[in-house]
Amino acid sequence: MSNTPALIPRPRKVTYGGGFFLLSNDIAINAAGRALAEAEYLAGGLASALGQRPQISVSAARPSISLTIDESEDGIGREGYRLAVSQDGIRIVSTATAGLFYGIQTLLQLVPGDAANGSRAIPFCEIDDAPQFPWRGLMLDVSRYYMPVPFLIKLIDVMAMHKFNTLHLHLTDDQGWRLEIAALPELARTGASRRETLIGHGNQDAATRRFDGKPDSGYYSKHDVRAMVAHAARRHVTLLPEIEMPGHAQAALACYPNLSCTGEPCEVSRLWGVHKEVYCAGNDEVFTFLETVLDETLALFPSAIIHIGGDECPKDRWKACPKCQQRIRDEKLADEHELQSWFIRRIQRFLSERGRSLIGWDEILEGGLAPGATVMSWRGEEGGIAAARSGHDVVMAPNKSTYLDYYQADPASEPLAIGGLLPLRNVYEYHPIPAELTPAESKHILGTQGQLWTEYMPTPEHVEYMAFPRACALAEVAWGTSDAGDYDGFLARLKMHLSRLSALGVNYRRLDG
Ligand code: TNX
Repeated sequence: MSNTPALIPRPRKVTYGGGFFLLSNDIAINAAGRALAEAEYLAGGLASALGQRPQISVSAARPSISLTIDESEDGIGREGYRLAVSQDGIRIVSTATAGLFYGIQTLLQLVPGDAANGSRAIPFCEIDDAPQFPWRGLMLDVSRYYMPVPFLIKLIDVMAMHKFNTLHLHLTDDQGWRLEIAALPELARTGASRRETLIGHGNQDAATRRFDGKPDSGYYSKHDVRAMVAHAARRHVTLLPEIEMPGHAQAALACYPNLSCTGEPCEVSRLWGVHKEVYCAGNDEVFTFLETVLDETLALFPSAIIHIGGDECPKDRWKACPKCQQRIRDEKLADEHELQSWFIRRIQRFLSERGRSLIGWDEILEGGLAPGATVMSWRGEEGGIAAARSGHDVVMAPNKSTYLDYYQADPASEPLAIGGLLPLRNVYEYHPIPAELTPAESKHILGTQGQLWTEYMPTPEHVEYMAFPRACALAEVAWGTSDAGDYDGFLARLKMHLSRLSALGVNYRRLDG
């Protein structure tokens, strides 16, 4: 029997001793104070693994698993931990609950998969672990297809197992508005449904395109969001809401056409791609609308940082719009790019007055970046490099390495996807810090995340198929312990890890060969 269980993400330092600790049925968990919630989580995890729920006690009964918060523990930060397995039992120490939680995740991976059938040996070991990056995320596009709450809860659980800490929800776009806003009821009533969806590719050719005739609808009520935020917090995951502006706004404009430049009625879009209808930057009602939306969003999501989109905003309407042109003159702006930058700065001011900061896709660099804004670099790494050099924080999300909507293998043998090609290996070989950056500039790279744009993923099962196992590779990249030179070693661990995904009912893509 191998005494090196398959840990994903791999811890930064593991030393195995020569023996095994046997998890008995009467094992207790020792924890107190803030560690108690983590102990409950561990008890639940062991209950599924062992078929029996351990007792939680405050006294040091033996044998035991002890969970300790010790703020003087150095070199591991708030998300790191030290885990020791010896004949005396199991000990996990961290400076904070997040680190304990990650130590628990590692421990649960050390428990043999067939523990319920009697295989209870956990190898003696000492693990010293902490992430390199504070931002380890996935983005799920719930606008293009509504995704049910139980699926988001499941995704959060699977993410937590991989030590991801951020789930970015793309809540609004041309094809659907998914967040209930009490003061703007049309958004849920009209914006959350489209009557049908384009079949296949071929967006542009109006003569040949076909539609599926099937409505897509759904939105998250305040109750739904509160439940998801609370669940995510217990899993040490931050839910990052994205409200797209000034482009990708057609679902909102279908509800409130007065907010577009032309004021013409439009529908929640049945097509994919970039749409010309965008919020009018010259109309103050647009800002009243967006501030109302943001106020309610901030009240629901405690995230310190708020995503405002900012990508792919065509300037056609602004060029022809008297109000936008007037704004350009009034604000002494050079052109429509500066108008976009003015728009984002205005929203940033609003957010910062409420104690939140702003993140946007890398187009927010065009026309001058608002000070203090964080950039999500998606069109390659250039935007991220430029932003880091000018002292801005960056989340690396380059399409060529992190777009989990791209094909995983030869399109001929895969379900229809948006395009591109991103095999598992390329995800694993990605490194979030570009070689061009100096060590000081590199400090601005907060981490990385995988993108699940859902144009061609209509169901949760399909999202899982696209996400896993590539997200397993990205989890290790984000934790900072991937080794691009040892893809085979990763694959060997992944083969064992896949049974954990099966146990959770994840519809992952099978490995080739
Ligand atoms: C570009 S990435 C988009 C999305 C699409 C995606 C498809 C970004 C900021 N915008 O609207 O869904 O490509 O890969």
